Amino acid sequence: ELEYPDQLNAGAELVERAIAAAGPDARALLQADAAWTWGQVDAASNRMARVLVEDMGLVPGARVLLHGPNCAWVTIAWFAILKAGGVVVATMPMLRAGELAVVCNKAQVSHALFDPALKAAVVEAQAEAPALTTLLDADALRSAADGKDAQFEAVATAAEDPALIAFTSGTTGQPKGCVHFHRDVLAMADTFARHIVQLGSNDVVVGTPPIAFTFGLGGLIVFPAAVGAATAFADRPGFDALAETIERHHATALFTAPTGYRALLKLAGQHDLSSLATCVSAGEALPAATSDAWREATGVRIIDGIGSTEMIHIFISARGDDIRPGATGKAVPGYEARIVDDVGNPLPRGRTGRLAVRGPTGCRYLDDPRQTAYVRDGWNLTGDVYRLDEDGYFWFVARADDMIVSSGYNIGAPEVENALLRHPAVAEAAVIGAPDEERGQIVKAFVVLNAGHDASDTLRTALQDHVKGAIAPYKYPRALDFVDALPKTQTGKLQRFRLKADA
Ligand code: 3UK
Repeated sequence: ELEYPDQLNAGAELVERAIAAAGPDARALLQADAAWTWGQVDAASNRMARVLVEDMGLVPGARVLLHGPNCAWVTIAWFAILKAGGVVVATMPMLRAGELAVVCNKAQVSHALFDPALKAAVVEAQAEAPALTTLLDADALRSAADGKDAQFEAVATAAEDPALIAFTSGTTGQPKGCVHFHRDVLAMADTFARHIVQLGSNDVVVGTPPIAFTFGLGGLIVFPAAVGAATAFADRPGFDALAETIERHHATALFTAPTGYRALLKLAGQHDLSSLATCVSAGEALPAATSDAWREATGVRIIDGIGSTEMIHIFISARGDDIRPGATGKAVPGYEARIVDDVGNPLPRGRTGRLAVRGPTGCRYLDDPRQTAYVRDGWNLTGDVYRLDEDGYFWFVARADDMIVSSGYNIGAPEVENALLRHPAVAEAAVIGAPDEERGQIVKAFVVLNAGHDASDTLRTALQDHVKGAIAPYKYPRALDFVDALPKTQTGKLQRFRLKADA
């Protein structure tokens, strides 16, 4: 059981923890052109909190859009908004005006802080978002903050006041806003980070997930702050920049999705990645092929963990030397997980069913009737199909909507993808159920080839035979297309629904 005081401000508490652990002069944020210590982050976020309260009229509970790439000012502003009693609504820099307006209206955003380069989209969104009254770009924010006192008494928020609203990617409809309290923010540091990741004040963290995605928020802001570690930001998106940042700052801890690990493996020859000691993967299942290849190249075992926007962060994961490649792992201390049937009754070990989880964090949709489908009797139903083995490891089968039923057989798309990935010609693979008159659905694969391999009928047959040899033959892809790239979200997730729509 995690115990927090009734009065708790996660922004202030995290910066205090950082300074208590590492001291005010310890490195906090590293960027190509600048660096901040934890003492400087404290002072800078106090100044920004003063701008929010004194110049922008922020009142406790107001929702603040935070719109920019992963970087130092966004991180400092994240602490500042919480200290000022505001609720952070962070969005990915890629969002267009229409998408921003949906988020602003759903979350009733009143204030916005944004990168100057993204101003046009915010101004355009404002025209459709009547509650959004007060805008300030990062340059103006910085000059206003320069004139402020560096002391600020953080607003005395309650542990159960909202701290942030995170939006799901909306792959199955309108994005859902997930409300998380101040204590939820600390809970992710006090469960997965403390027991599994175990960062220390000498760690330098890097990663690709946007801070607007709670995977990135945890890995790049909350976990390092909780122990006084440092975060290094790349100066541009992309895996080349990530590899450069690892090398330049001797990063020790990495947070990225499986795609990120595969991309880095290709760059390992040109960049020194040997400083990495802690590697966390989430967003989608980590294929054993990827984790084996990474271990061979770097000597490090990737910690795979399943998390969600609804649960704020990772609740089942591998840990230390207790890793079963291919399985996600065991419930993170503080969480319980089980496999249930369609009406919520627990299933015996070995049976495949729906994943249910409960713990110190959990789904609270912002004004959305889908809440009742997600939480049943205190258990969160994540929408994933899982299996629990005899030794207590949880195995991912598929997202419930990615199960393929072909001639009465249930086939999980990831299992077929993982088999394909084990073939040396395959760089990326996606599998869906394509409509078929005779079988209902057939397994259809989309394959991106590694350099040096060319698409051909011979290779298609070779890949089909390879799958038949690796897993039960009825699961092999009867249809197989060679493609140049797969549709992915900004968070590194495969968008199978797009491939299904085309099929
Ligand atoms: C899938 C995984 C298998 C799974 C997230 C870590 O991904 C995150 O949040 P989202 O709300 O999506 C949640 C869904 O993604 N998934 C995530 N990780 C894994 N499937 N193995 C995994 N390791 O379907 C889950 O229901 O975008 C991940 C931390 C915070 C997050 N928000």
